[in-house]
Amino acid sequence: RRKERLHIGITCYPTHGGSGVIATELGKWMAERGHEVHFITYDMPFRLGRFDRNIFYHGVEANQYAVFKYPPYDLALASRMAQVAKVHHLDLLHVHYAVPHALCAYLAKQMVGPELKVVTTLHGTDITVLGEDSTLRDIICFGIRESDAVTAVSRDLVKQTRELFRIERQIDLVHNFVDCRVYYPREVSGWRREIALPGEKILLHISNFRPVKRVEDVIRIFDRVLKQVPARLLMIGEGPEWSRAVQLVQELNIESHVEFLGKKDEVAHWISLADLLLLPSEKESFGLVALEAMACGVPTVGSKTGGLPEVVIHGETGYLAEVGDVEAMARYAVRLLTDPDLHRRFSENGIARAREFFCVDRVAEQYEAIYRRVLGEG
Ligand code: GMT
Repeated sequence: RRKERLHIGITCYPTHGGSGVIATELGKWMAERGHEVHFITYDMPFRLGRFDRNIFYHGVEANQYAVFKYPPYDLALASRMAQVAKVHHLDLLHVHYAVPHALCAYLAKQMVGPELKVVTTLHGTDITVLGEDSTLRDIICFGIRESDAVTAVSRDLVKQTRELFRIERQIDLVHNFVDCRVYYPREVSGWRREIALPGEKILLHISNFRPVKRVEDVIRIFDRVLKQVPARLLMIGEGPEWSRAVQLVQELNIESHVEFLGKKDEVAHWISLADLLLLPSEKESFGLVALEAMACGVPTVGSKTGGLPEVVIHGETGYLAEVGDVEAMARYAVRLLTDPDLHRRFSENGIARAREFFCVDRVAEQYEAIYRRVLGEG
């Protein structure tokens, strides 16, 4: 029998990061559709924002007892999941990121009973980085095998997961998405005049400044572009490579052209200011920010890696080159910044592509179908 109102538990990393954004936005969407959504996380997801009577938040705190060298967070999460599942009659736990969330959900299911279903969404580094770690490999594989459904955010990630773990089981491809009511080209011309001089192009990079993002390449690409086009670079986000990035900007003597803006929650306006997004990552299972940019009409120049070619269509909505090929990326950037017709075409192609394939309503329906399938309703 089909249940109109599903009771869904969601666990993710609630801090800045694509997987947390997707989990939060999906939860908000499900709540809007009338389902009851329970976030079970160590902190309030940063995009949760507004009040909604269908959304509940349950914090998780690990016991800090002196005997423990490592506070048992995973156990605290598993036991909180089980508690919430019992009290609020959850139908399923949808966990984002295999480690440790898929394993915690497995434990919770053992505690609650087989009627509690587990859906695991793989986001990338849980597989491409942690899957290579010999201490975690087998347990990740176990978490994937034991989930009632497993989804991955790109075709490339489905393939990598299969290859790395030699898994036969069904893995559903469900691409990431944007809320097209939030991500569209915003009118920011007045603000733009405050940020850049007339005739200056604006390049943008947004990330968590982890080594995989190759932030040094962002700056080296920009330095090359600057030799041919008057431009400014806006850097949004913070992370381990932030200081190195600031240092490189000083070494190249381009401080007056680069602004480090720190973390920003709502980025649609910032993106709309830009002419181009730079995303030269080493690995990128999807590249959510490239989709956010595309929806706002901003082409991406980046690397041909992971799932990024499924988002950015080379020669139509942006340009992709081999990882580390800053010369080629700079050439592509200059081409787009100096040919207004080409830029307009890429921008329009991107908006149309985002609306056709990557809007939340379309994608969330795929998740709902998976929920119904594991509950035996599909
Ligand atoms: O890229 C990161 O550093 C963060 C990580 C995350 O957990 O949010 O991003 C991964 O998941 C995102 C959402 O599905 C994808 O858009 C990113 O491409 C993916 N990152 C990598 O594969 C490196």
